[in-house]
Amino acid sequence: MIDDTIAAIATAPGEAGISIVRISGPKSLEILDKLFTPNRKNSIKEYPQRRLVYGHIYDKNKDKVIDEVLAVYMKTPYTYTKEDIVEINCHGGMIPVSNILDLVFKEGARPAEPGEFTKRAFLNGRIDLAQAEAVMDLISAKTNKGYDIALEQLEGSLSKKVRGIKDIILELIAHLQVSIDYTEEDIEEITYEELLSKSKTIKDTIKKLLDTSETGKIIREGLRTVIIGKPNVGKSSLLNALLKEARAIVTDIPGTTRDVIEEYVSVKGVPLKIMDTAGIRETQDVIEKIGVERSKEFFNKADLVILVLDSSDKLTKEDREIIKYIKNKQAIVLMNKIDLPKKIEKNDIYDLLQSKKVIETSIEQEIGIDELEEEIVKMVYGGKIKSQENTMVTNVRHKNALENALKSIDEAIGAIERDMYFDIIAVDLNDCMEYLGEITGDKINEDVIDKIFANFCLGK
Ligand SMILES: Nc1nc2c(ncn2[C@@H]2O[C@H](COP(=O)(O)OP(=O)(O)OP(=O)(O)O)[C@@H](O)[C@H]2O)c(=O)[nH]1
Ligand SMILES: [Mg+2]
Repeated sequence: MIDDTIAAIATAPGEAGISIVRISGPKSLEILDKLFTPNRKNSIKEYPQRRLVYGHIYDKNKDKVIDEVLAVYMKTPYTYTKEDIVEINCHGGMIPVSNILDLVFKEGARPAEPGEFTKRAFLNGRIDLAQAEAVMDLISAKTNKGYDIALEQLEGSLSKKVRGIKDIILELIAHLQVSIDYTEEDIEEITYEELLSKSKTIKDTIKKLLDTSETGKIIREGLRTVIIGKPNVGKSSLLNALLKEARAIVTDIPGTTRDVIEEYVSVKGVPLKIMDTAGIRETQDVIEKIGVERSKEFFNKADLVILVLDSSDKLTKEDREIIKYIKNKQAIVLMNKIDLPKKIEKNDIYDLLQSKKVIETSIEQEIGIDELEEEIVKMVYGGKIKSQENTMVTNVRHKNALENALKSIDEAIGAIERDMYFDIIAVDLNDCMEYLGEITGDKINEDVIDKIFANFCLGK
């Protein structure tokens, strides 16, 4: 049982229309009552719960107005944390909100840790761990797609699937147990065939979930994409075209971009963390040299490389160097400036590029951008997952648990195929179930829980 009361600012720091101080725990109402005077009645306690009440926050001796506010008391258990909750809407800005928070602390609340409100929702059994994690994903979603997936996870779509698998395993274990415990009696034993077919169903379901994890991770975290090419080919123009705004400086002077520019852009729902780099060339200019070095560094860490070539210019030594670079990378090649007379034919570069996808573009005339975007989406979904799918494994922790569960069910299947004793099979099935339980947090150690919530923002 949690018996202390926590408080934090639930809104983002800085100037704003309003800010919210949030309190959760058994002392919430008492604290509000001491600080808050409603305009029409004497005490917040004279109002029904969940009523937003207008009034003033006073300091302890009731001789100084701190702020004009709207306050609400929400009674346990139908609240975010399942505890008593108070929210005070005050004027935005750091001064009123931190003054009120200080008073709340003086009345006996303690500062909440990051994610502690959501952690309490989990510990008090309102949501499971996968749902709690979805809360953070909702807040940090970078595209509508990422948001949709997080929302479904919050609603329990992933948890439901995982629980579905666990139910089948549980039933199998129960059958095995009966057969083990009552060997003498005349009960119908579960057959190896039945065990095998059910275990294979379990394996398939786990595998299908795992198949979504690569795409899921990208949708949650973004595809690290680096635009490279020699100077003046149109790299910054491409960044601007994808962003639909003039973010990077574009000029006809080679070497315009000196450093790496990083932006998030949504390509048909796929978030790209896109980096425009300094054109790669041999250079004597010190600043540009550093830029080129940094380009190479980012290039090494990229999930996807977009190489831009200038089709109105002959293929140079620099181009050939860079093409060699991308050999072992997931890459798309743009032959840009096709509005100008062509100096390179696609055929000239096919041999050099092996099987890389080549797209002809004129970024200036907005030709080929759509094809590029479609190619990126195709790469991310890999043909395996439908883009309408909203139950995806987006979280590495969940992925690891599923991988372990898969190993255990494989071991169980091996044991069944070798007609092993029932208790050996039951051990593997049990392992599988425990790994799945890590996702929803049925049985999980405190350190892991602390680590998960430590990544949350304050006041959530
Ligand atoms: N004709 C034509 N010009 C283009 C096209 N795309 C970009 N340009 C022009 O090419 C020049 C260089 O474009 P940038 O986007 O600055 O090229 P960059 O690769 O970022 O260059 P650096 O930062 O110097 O490495 C600019 O004058 C652009 O207007 C295109 O499709 N057709
Ligand atoms: Mg540039």
